Amino acid sequence: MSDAAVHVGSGKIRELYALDDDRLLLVASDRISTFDVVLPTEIPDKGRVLTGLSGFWFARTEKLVPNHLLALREDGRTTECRRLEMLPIECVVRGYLSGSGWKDYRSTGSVCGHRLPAGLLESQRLPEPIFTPATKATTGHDENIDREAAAALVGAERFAEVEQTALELYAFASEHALERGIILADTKLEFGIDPDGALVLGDEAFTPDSSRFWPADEYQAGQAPPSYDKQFVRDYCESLGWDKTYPGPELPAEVVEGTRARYIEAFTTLTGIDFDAYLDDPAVVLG
Ligand code: Q0N
Repeated sequence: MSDAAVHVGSGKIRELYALDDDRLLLVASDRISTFDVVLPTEIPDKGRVLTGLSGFWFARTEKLVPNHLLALREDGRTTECRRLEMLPIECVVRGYLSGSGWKDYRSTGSVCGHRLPAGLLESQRLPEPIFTPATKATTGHDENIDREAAAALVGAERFAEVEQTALELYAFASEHALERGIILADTKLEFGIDPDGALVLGDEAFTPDSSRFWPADEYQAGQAPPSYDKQFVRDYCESLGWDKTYPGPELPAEVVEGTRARYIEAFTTLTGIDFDAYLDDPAVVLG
């Protein structure tokens, strides 16, 4: 990294640095969270897997919408990106009923103002994917909002553009993933505006940290499917009887290795690219 880069933000998993007025570095660590707690043990190469996957999706969706990616650095975990004015909403698309979508449906029959058919089961595929925006919580959980509340935050015209674009991106990525045996149950996208006023896809895209990945061969409506990437971690944590508050437990070597293998398997399955080829030259995912 350039030693002039100034740290401008951090999440639980990733760090953001300013390179200059127009460019940022987004650096993905190997940290992992479960039940909303970052664990003390890292998963080697997890940040590279997520950075490579995002780069892959950015390259393959740029005809749908421009994105912030400028380059992937040699370390495989750093994305150089355009600095945008980020929209103040999380752009969630759901193809299946899970997480807060399932909770909202159970209590109200609707998700973010989308009235859904009666009698749907947990994890069931929706008649069609829905756009379910949320506010960006600085602490705690994002809050689901309806289209009127989202339009009030970004403007009606921009809302319509973001909804349409997010649905198109989800349709593209979920079809690609399903053809390779992975259900992309839902995803969270973040958009920004460039200096010309154009809508641009930012953040990470269609990674296991921003989306629910489920193995298609184990899918069954009516039960919470295993997580493609984090199931070993969750099962181990559940076996300890940990109360899911900070601090989380250290992970044993076999859980780390099994989880690392799942991330790399997701990368290879979705991209068709050998992970060692990515480590040699991260730009292979952009081809
Ligand atoms: C930005 N976030 C939320 C790091 C990522 N291209 C951009 N331009 C301006 N701002 C941002 C981006 C991007 N991407 C995005 N914050 C600022 C995602 N953060 C969460 C913390 O970790």
